[in-house]
Amino acid sequence: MTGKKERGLWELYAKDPEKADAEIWERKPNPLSRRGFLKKTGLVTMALTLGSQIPFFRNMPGGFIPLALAETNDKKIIEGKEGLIVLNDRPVNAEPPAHLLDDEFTPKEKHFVRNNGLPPEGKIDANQWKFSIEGEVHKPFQLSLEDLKSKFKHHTYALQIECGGNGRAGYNPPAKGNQWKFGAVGCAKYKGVRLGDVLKAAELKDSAVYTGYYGADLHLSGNPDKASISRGTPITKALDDQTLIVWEMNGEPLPALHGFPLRIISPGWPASASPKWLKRIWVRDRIHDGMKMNKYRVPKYPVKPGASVPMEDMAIIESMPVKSLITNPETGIKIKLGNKLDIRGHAWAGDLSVQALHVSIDFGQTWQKADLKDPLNPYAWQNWNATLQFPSQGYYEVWARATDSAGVMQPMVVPGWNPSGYINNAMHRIAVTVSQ
Ligand SMILES: Nc1nc2c(c(=O)[nH]1)N[C@H]1C(S)=C(S)[C@@H](COP(=O)(O)O)O[C@H]1N2
Ligand SMILES: [Mo]
Repeated sequence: MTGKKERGLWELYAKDPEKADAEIWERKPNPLSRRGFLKKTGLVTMALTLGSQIPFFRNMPGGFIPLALAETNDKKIIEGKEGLIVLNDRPVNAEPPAHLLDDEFTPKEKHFVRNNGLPPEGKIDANQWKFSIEGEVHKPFQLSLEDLKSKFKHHTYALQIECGGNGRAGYNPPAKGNQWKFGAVGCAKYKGVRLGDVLKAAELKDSAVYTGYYGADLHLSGNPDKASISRGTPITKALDDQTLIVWEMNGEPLPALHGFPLRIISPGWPASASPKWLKRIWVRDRIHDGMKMNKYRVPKYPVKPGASVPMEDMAIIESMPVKSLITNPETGIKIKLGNKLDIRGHAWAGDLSVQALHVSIDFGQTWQKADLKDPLNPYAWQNWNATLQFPSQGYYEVWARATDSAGVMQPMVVPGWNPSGYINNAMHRIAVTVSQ
């Protein structure tokens, strides 16, 4: 799918209604007819949303968003993911609002979904599933799920993954792609084996420097020769104790949307390096050059918002930056003056851990230290809580700011603008109204 189609209708219309119109509607050569036929892409969305076409669409004024389409985000529901905000349904992309991420570990119903292509269809027989290891190894082999389970030691860890584009909606000028707000992150418990153990069994050659992962999902075009996405990591990350090939999420087989029957989790890195429906691990003697390896990059130096940056000045994103969420209460809460307010959330920091979490109720002038728990294991997010007291009635914003183990803090404003809108780790905030 092209970037254009992934952009929300709202965004397209807000930026340039005329252009949005032109992209969605096929204009008739006759200048008096304001509206042409819906283009194919528009038709797909329309049919999915309305189940039918709009009889009088020719009469609709230019720049007008059909209400049913405009409300798409609020109305669409993915089965088993009720309450999540659907950013796109082809491919499926949905995120929970922050307050739905309140659980200590993220249940499957509330874990965001990001698909780049068309997931494998129909019922998958896990007993028949195989994946291969090839490339810069002395002993390439294929493994069935059973082989994997019986030949290697099992490990269970709570692991945090976050889409590199989480927070993209905060950038201006806006970047193409899903307009994730805060919810494209989750921390579930995964069971599997260490990818490193499997790579060692295949005997890595000295030339092995990077991995290239392939899943069974199809490219959006349906072309079987094109991968939907194929990313990897330096071998060092693949050999990390918490980089796993997993078959269980929260004690159950992986859900279909999250890669049943097998996926790799590369925790703390852009989740694009955590392939679902795993079919092939290609060990490379160079930086992997698979589909979308050129995406998920940020400029090597700060750039002016809106700048175009040459590819050679863009670096691949590795560990994700320090970040946190306020998951309870939900923004908009009203309380009585004199009552204390308990707040809580999570914090995480890519390959690092979080050393402190502070909250502010006065737009950052003063900070109060929250109670921050240790992670259950490396790469698990950390839970925190604090009790707040408000000095008077009025409208407050509660801000949360995490500091990682290297002393780096979250910014309040969006961090350095980058062309594709990645790694926005600006602080999360909630509104609190205090009344007499
Ligand atoms: N096979 C496959 N793996 C994939 C993707 C995909 O489209 N196909 N999307 C990646 C991206 S960009 C993200 S953010 C995560 C999302 O994982 P989730 O859907 O389990 O939350 O999966 C990654 N793994
Ligand atoms: Mo992603």
